[in-house]
Amino acid sequence: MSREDVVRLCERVEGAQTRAYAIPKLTDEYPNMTIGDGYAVQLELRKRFLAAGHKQVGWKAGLTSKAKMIQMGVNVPSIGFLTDRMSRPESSAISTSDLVHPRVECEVAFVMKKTLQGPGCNAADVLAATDYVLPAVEIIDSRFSGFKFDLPSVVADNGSSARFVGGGRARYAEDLDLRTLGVVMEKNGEIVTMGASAAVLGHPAEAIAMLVNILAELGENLPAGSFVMSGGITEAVAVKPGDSIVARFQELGSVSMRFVE
Ligand code: OOG
Ligand code: MG
Repeated sequence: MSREDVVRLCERVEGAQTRAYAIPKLTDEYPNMTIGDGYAVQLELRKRFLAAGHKQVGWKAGLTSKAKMIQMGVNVPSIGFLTDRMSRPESSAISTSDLVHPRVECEVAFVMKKTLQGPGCNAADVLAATDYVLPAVEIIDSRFSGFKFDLPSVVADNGSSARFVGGGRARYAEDLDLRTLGVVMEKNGEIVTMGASAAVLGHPAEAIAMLVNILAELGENLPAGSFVMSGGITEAVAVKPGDSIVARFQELGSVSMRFVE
């Protein structure tokens, strides 16, 4: 894909993200688009946001659970960047008027105390470099119409990243078994989905290792201080104004938020 095409697609995705409208999947127009092309568009988007004064706070792994891969019809994980503008406080009211198709998912987030560099990063390296873990809810927002998409398009759309809320209790990873944490998501007081953290590649630290190895392919490392989400444990649940969400995590407390116009 030419540099001109990358810039063109970046502008298309940026418009859809910042003005909250749906666009057709990018591969409709560029059927030969590769995952690498998707990352080129994502990099361009990251550069633009940083140039506009957004601060990068970390990264996210996506499509790391079978539930998500089946829901999205893809079979390889992906990564995306997170900025300060996407962060929302715990228990806050989150507007949906600047989102297209908001959906929520429960994730384990990691805060890093040491920089990690791939390739060859594994889960033990990740745990040794982790300061603490905390529960998070990601509000994803695929900008593609009719939820029709494929991996190159999702990667270009920064893995559907839109908002995220961290909260609950921060814990040292060594005090927990990160494979067996149960999570329950409640919407308006009723359980809508549940899962266990092993859904994420067997262990959420595996997802962070995978992310570090993908970053290495893109010529980047994972800096100390990064906030990193390891991927949805359950499928994502649609939300609309008026909905309130509570995500309860075994050992890590709960994260809540409500949605407004
Ligand atoms: C892609 C985002 C995937 C996750 O945690 O799996 C993701 C999408 O579902 O639109 O954030
Ligand atoms: Mg996610």
